[in-house]
Amino acid sequence: MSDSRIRDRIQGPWSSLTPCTTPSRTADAVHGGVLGRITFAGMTGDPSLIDGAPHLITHMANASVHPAEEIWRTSLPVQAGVAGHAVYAEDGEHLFYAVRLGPQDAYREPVRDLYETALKFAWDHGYPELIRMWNLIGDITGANADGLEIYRDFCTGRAEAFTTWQEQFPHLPAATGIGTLSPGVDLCFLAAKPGRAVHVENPRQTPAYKYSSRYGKKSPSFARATFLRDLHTPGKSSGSLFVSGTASILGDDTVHIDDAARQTEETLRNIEALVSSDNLRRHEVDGAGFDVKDLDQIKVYVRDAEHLPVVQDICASAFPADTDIAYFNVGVCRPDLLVEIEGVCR
Ligand code: 3EB
Repeated sequence: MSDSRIRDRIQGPWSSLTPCTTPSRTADAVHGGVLGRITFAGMTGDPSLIDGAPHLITHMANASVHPAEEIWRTSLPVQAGVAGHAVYAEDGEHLFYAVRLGPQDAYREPVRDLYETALKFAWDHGYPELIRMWNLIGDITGANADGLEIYRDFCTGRAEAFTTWQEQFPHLPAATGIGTLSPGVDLCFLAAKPGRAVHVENPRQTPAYKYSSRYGKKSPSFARATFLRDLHTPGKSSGSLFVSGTASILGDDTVHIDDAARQTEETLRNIEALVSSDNLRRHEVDGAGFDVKDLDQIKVYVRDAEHLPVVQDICASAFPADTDIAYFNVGVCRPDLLVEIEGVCR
């Protein structure tokens, strides 16, 4: 993968989970550890430890986009390991965990087990604050063996796991639920020690866990964003805002059906409202506030390859030239959603 763009997501001191705008891999290799590496590749693979770090390979690259890589770094010493089928690394402040569930006839029960095992692991290891989860789902709007949409099937198992663990994990974190190009589910997440996270909703959107049942028997379990306060800063205002996968949804309705350009613009307006100082103040994140231009480490998911050029044009004008953006050509969790965008503000 010689044309793979290396995406350094994190620099030291990583305690703030800040991304690396000017990567300095040599320095990081000497002073810090890698908590996790995610390769968006032309094939799938089982998670493993590579050079002592968790590595997840998810099938998200095809002929229309470049492979990409995301590396979560820390300045603190890292301990990595294998737990059953999962791999993980922790630095005393943060936990990264990754696991793959192979193709299933039905996803509800195995997803519930996968999630319960993951939540138990985070709890037992002392990381009860979920920060950011990625649910990467093959054939996301396709049907399982019983004819049920795979995303809805997935949502039921995930919701049941969160219900079982709601005393330990009362707050849902920022997340992404998006398609991949191979059947099965890749799950990875970041969690932290308690007391640093605030979960944020969007005034333009119904909280996902309150979606109408017409989108599935069990609502999706996630928040629109999670603010992670920096370590070792006296004020509450400095930190990173992890923005969930965001789409052209107002209330709980998809808007601008069949119009990729308008969906992209609506998505950017949703992000603008979400990250604004007004909205963060409403969630008692005082002193912080962002503009859509502050979004970085961006992933843009486009369902149909033919829409890539128009979506890329709109994003190129919306974000500064040095913004880190990767595009993927994968399914989105509703058949009428053409675009989804996520990133981190800091
Ligand atoms: C939406 O707003 C679009 O199921 O974890 C975005 C982020 C979406 C996370 C998830 C789904 C998820 O409903 C889809």
